[in-house]
Amino acid sequence: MPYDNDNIFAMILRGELPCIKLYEDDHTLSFMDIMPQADGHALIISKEPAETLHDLSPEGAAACIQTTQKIARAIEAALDVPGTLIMQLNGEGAGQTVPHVHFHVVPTSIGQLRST
Ligand code: DGP
Repeated sequence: MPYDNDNIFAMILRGELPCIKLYEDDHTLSFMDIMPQADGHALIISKEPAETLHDLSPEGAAACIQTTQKIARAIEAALDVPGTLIMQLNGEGAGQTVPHVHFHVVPTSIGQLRST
């Protein structure tokens, strides 16, 4: 399927919609999730026009992982949580709702994970 230039994250990348920005570099942008699954839930998106992880270049995928590591470390330190859940959904069938590749970083604890 062709990339949808009017998806919400593409609009955020173009500055057409606001976001609470955490970090930005040449390849990625990170901001707070508008529907957090836990306090501190952050998103990392690629600046490439790619719908899923499979559509990303190897360089774009590596950049996303590097930014996800940075954000997860920062969230653990800032919120003093014991861990983070990293999620990445590909395709509507997997529950992806925004058709622009993104990673979720959700602060969590082993206790929370066991109870779900
Ligand atoms: P997914 O189900 O993996 O496609 O998750 C998409 C996430 O994007 C979901 O947790 C809610 C978040 N989201 C949707 N619209 C917006 C928005 O306009 N701004 C922000 N910051 N997050 C959004």
